[in-house]
Amino acid sequence: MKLPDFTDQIADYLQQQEIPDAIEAAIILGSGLGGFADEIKNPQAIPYGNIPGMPVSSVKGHAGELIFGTVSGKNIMAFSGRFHHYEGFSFEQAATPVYIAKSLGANKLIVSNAAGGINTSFSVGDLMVIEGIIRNNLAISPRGNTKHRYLHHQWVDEVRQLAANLGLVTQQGTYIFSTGPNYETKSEIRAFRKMGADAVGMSTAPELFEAARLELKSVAISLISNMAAGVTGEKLDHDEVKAAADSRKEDFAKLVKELVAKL
Ligand code: 6GU
Repeated sequence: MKLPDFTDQIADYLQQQEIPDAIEAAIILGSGLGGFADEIKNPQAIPYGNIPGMPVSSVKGHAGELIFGTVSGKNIMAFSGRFHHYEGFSFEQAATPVYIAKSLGANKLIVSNAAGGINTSFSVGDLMVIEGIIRNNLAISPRGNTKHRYLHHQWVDEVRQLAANLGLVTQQGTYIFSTGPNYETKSEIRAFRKMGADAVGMSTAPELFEAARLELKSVAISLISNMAAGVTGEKLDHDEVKAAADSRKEDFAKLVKELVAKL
């Protein structure tokens, strides 16, 4: 299956490093969820900046790194730091972690993000298992349409069951992709709710689109870090996102470890 040319250079470099040869799962860590890296045993971190061909983040100090290691006894790779379209990356560049995962033979993908809650029954700090995506102007790839499902519905149920077994209550819903960089207006959020969206964010859709095309089995989880515009009377602020992520990071880590172990 065709990967963008820039992927070859990245994969070649990574193959030259001493990385495990059978990688079971790739994990993309969302905003505020990078602390999951501490859960990785025998971590081998490679800064994105060291990887030839890797897109370079414009935001200094947030360059990110790719970490190889084990979680629940299985070889995984985790991307701490992703490529958002609103930072100036193409949708294809935004899907870079997926191409790398595919070229290194991982066939499972766990994607996470921080998202704004649209569903009025959600609360800040909720974990939402994504069951559907509204792409909202996402024009990713000249490589054709995917014939494959974005998310395996069976997995959504399984993920929620595994979470429940750990004593974690989860939500389930549709994620709508917003190009950003600005947060939405109240009117947009009202419209998104009518379209059937439960949460909104600026990532994840490019990655899931390409993961489906490349036939990776994907699970995606949103941490509701704040409610979207107009849902409560409160203003959106970045510190809130961080505080919500901090308050759920242990539960998030427990859940991801369980998913790596059991899926
Ligand atoms: Cl309210 N909107 C978008 N686009 N992304 C978000 C968000 C809202 N909250 C967290 N991430």
